[in-house]
Amino acid sequence: STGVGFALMIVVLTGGTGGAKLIEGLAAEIDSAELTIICNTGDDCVLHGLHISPDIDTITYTLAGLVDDAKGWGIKDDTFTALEQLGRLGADTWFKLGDRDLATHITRTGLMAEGLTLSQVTDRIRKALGITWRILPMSDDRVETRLRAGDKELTFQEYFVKERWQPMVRKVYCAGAVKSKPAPGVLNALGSASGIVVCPSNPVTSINPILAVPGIRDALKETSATVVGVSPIIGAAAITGPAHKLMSASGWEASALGVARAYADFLDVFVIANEDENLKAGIEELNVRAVTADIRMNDLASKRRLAREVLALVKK
Ligand code: GDP
Ligand code: FO1
Repeated sequence: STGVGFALMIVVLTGGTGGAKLIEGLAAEIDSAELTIICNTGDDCVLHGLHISPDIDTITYTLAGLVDDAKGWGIKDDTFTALEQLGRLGADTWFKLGDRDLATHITRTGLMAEGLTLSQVTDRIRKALGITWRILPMSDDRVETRLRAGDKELTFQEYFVKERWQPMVRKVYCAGAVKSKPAPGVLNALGSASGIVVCPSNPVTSINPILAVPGIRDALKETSATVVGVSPIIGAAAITGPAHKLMSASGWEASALGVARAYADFLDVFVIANEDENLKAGIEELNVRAVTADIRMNDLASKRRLAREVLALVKK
């Protein structure tokens, strides 16, 4: 708390694994009541009849101290007995669902079949796991990232996991976005935030789907909060995963400058890698303040250090 009667409220926009690193740092630096997390659901999929929300689960497991740190997703020390048996029964097993992780998807699917929304289910699961941070899906409506590669149309998980992000993508789009609504609490959180953080998440498949939900981008443009982004790109490549490939496929320059251009209409400050110092002038021409930092987060100390730098910028 700021101790002066004004509650600090930091709102973050995030995908899964990259965003989770910064969120772990932020969560260690500020009170849980001061942090609201808005999570991408464009990667969600249905497998074995179960509703899977990988990014929400990655953030939830990270904050609950349950995440498999080596992989950045799933539950640590999980076993895969159910998946093995599913395979024997003829199911596809390319998406590695652990036994404990499956309990989350069974719970989510069951509660949604009873009529609860994704927001309500997300809240129940995080409370059951003892988490006090507020986690909001970007929308309770189905918004699905789809990728066109050659003459094939892939869901995000088919592209990312099954095809190991090798197909040449020609187009990425968010199916269902136009008709979707922000989940309850999302616009309110953005409007009343004291600071907003755009995590170093994949700009095309994690942040863009959130921005595609009608009302969210406008709320970011209109908010009085300082909006600070952190780059997921160093030089011409993502730190992990296919962000650079998907940026090129979307007609963006694959660099921190390309990310800054995509966010320029709502971003106040962009934190880029020390190695990208040469991009500073180009970013500032977009009317976005550029700050260099060590943006690699390899351990808790580096997550907390970057979180502190971001908080210092956001509180100004
Ligand atoms: P996903 O939903 O699992 O793809 O997770 P995100 O979209 O949140 O994160 C993926 C992005 O995180 C990739 O584009 C990476 O380049 C970025 N990333 C991964 N590790 C780091 C890191 O240590 N620092 C920064 N700045 N970005 C990172
Ligand atoms: N990522 C993989 O690379 N291989 C997997 O088999 C896999 C399974 C999986 C199961 C549950 C879950 O919550 C996430 C899982 N992920 C897996 C990660 C997932 O593809 C990514 O976290 C994101 O969707 C990328 O944004």
